[in-house]
Formats: sequence, structure tokens, C-alpha cells
Amino acid sequence: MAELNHSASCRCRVCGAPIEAFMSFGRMPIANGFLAASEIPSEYFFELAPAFCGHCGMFQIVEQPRPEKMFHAEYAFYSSTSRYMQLHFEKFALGVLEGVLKDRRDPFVVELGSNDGIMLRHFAAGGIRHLGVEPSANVAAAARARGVRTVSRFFDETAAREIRAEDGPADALLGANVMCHIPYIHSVFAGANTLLTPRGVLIFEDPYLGDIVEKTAYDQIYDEHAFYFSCASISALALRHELEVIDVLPQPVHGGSMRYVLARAGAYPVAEAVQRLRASEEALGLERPETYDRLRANVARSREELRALLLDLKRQGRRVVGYAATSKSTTVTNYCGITPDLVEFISDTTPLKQGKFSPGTHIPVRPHEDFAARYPDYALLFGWNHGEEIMAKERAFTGAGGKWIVYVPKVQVLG
Ligand code: JHZ
Ligand code: SAH
Ligand code: ZN
Repeated sequence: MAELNHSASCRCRVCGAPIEAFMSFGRMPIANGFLAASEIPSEYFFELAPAFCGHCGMFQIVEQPRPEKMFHAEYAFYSSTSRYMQLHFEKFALGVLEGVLKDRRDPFVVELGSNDGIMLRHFAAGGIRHLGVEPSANVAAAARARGVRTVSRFFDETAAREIRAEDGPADALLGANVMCHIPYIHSVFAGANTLLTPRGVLIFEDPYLGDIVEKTAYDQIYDEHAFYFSCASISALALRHELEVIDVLPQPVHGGSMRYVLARAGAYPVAEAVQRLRASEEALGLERPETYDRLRANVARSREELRALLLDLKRQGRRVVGYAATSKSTTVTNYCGITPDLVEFISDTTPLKQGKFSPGTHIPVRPHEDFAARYPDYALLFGWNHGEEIMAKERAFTGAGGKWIVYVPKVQVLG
């Protein structure tokens, strides 16, 4: 395991208690920082090290690059690349429209991190007043092109105040895979307080700590994810802002996510699911330090097994190609030392990533056509969270004798 350096101990972003990393993934580049060859010499690195705050229960990384280094006019992740995710966000939007917004007159919906408009387009199509707050200018422009009203800025308390002054209070503030990205989370929660009507709701979902721990899904840990939430840590955070978790809804996406519904304390009854989830977190030991010692051991074992498998396939002269140049793959390739001698290229459908090199390990990223033109012997599934969708559309690959390699929840060859 990589040595920890001095940056690995600091203070919890939520409660200010001293925290210390329980492991380090070592030097890591920007997870979505796909590069041209000319950019390789000046590539940026930081130390990726997770910590658990025993005081307030918030799991977080101790060092995170500045938001502007990650979210900018060439942000490489476009939400709408997965058809399952399109369906997921259609259901999310309909649930909000038919649930909390049902009887409201002229409701107003704000979404943080609305990306290419994957969710808000359903509000736009229904003629609902809406606003996306999306700092990455390229994906914000893609949303606007679909008729989604979008401002390109980072959401915080100031943004909330300005939005309220211009558009009035919001009935719903939504966010998917964005709340866990924002290190100044108190400002976001304060902003929710500023922006929401008295019976307004804050609904957000992010990868769930329980799933990460149970499945050893360590690849969810990368620069963009400052936090890894549980019901316990979100409840403690909400309390500091006179908010309350009124419901929790597990989601199958991104390898296991949790949707949290928050409102002003006392405004709504609290669903039984909240207490049930808290109890399951206790049973899982999410608040115990030993749990993270075990996670560290499981992560190290996963690396050894994946490396051994790839080295063995190399010795046998097998062709291995990566499938989906996900953000998560940056943690896996860098931590496991997966370089172009082990994985020939990574197939990805995002034009912005194609023709570039993977962050840190510099594996070429190529269009899916290159994968289909000459199937490899093995495809290393970096998009394991989309496994069902991907395996269903790649039946011809397995039909031709191709095999999948997955590493969550354990290193395995399928097919
Ligand atoms: P996917 C991103 O994570 C980053 P990533 C972010 N931090 C986050 O939290 C989640 O999204 C929400 C490719 N792909 O969704 C396209 C194929 O090539 O697991 C994309 O480049 N073929 C905001 O990057 C990449 O996968 C396919 O058939 O880990 C997206 O990967 C499919 C389905 C995807 O997100
Ligand atoms: N909600 C989409 C996009 C997730 S990607 C989905 O689930 O697929 C995370 C997005 O959050 C990026 O587009 C990034 O630009 C945006 N983001 C990062 N910090 C933000 C902030 N402070 N306020 C609003 N959006 C932010
Ligand atoms: Zn804390």
C-alpha cells in the first residue's frame, strides 16, 4: 500500500473534528481528466485518501482538488450516455411531479448538477418552471439545446439567494450524484434553507456508503466524490440546518445509491424506512472503525487478485480491452497499476474521451467501433454498474467467445 503523506490528516468538513485517513490509494490524477499526448507531461496529481469521521459519521476524502479543476467547459461526463440512466431519471422526475408537486400551483423546481438535462427535460416538457444549476459549461450548453433552462455556475448559499430573488422560492431542490461532490456542503444546505418554500423538499441521491463497504466498490472513491453518505451522516448534517430526513429510497443505479428526502424539521411525518435504514447501518457496523480496517484489507485483496488475473492473461498472450472509460476506472487503473501493457485500450462512447489517454495510466481511449471491429478475448468491465445494460447489448461479444472481467463485488471472469 502507498505510504500516507502529511496531507492525510485534517479536519472533518462537516463537524470540524480531527480525522485521519484509514488508507491511501496513493497519487491520483483527475478522474475525468482524459488527456491529449501533449498534456501528459503537465498532468496534475493529488493524494487520494479516505477517512471516516467517528464524531459525526461522515466518510470523506481528506484532500480534494479545487472544484474548478474538475468541473469546467470540457467536463467529460455526459449523463445521457446510458439508456438505463435516462429511464431512471424519467422515473425520478415523474415521481416528484406526481408526489410532492402534485397539488402545488405553478411549482418551481431547481436541480443542482443538472448536467445535460437528463432529468430536468421532463419538467421542461411538462411546462413546469425549472432551473438547472450546472457549472460545467459544455454539458450545460447541451441541456439548453434541449430546452432546459440552465445557469452555468456552482450552487452555494449565494446562488440560492440570487435564484430566490429572481425566480422566487423553490418547491423542490433536486440533485443526483452532485451533493457528494461539493466540499462546502454547509453552504449548499444553508442554500436549500434559503431557497425552499416552508413545505419545500430537498431530494438527492448519491452512491451509498453501505453498498461501497459491502461490495468493496472502492472505485467509487475518486476526486469528484468528497463524501460517501449514509443515513446516519446525512441525518446529523440535516440537524445542523434545521432540516430532517423524512424518507430514504434505495436505488439500484451506480452500483447502489440512496435517495434522501429532506424537509424542514417537523414539516412532514418521517417515514418508517428512515429508522429501518439507521438500524441496518448499525448492524452493518458503518459507525465502527473496524469496518474500515476490513474495507482496507478487502481493497488490497481486490487489487492483488485483479493484477494477478491480468498478468496471467498477459502471459497467455490474451487480448484484454477495457469497457467504458468511467471516472471509477481512474481509481482502479492507477491503484492497481493497470497500464497499456495489460489493457490494450478502453472502449467508450463519449466523443470527448475518444482519441485521448486515460488519466495517470495513459491507456488509449477508443470509440466502441474499435471494440466491435475486432473483439478482444476479455473485456474488463469498468462500467460494472451498467453491467446489465452493457452485457445485454454485447451478446455478440460473448457469442464470439469473449469473456467479461468484473471486480465488484469480487474479481471474477464471466461468460
Ligand atoms: P458511469 C460519473 O461517473 C461521474 P462514471 C460522477 N462523478 C458520478 O458520480 C457519476 O457519473 C454519476 C461509458 N459507457 O455512468 C460512457 C460506454 O462506453 O459509470 C461514459 O464515458 N458504453 C458525476 O464516469 C461512461 O461509460 C455504455 O454502454 O463512473 C460513464 O460511466 C455505457 C452504458 C457507458 O459514470
Ligand atoms: N445529475 C447528473 C450529473 C452528475 S455529474 C447525473 O446524475 O447523471 C455531477 C455534476 O455536478 C457535474 O455536471 C458537475 O459540473 C456538477 N457540479 C459540481 N459541483 C457543483 C455545484 N457546486 N453546484 C452545481 N453543480 C455542480
Ligand atoms: Zn465529522
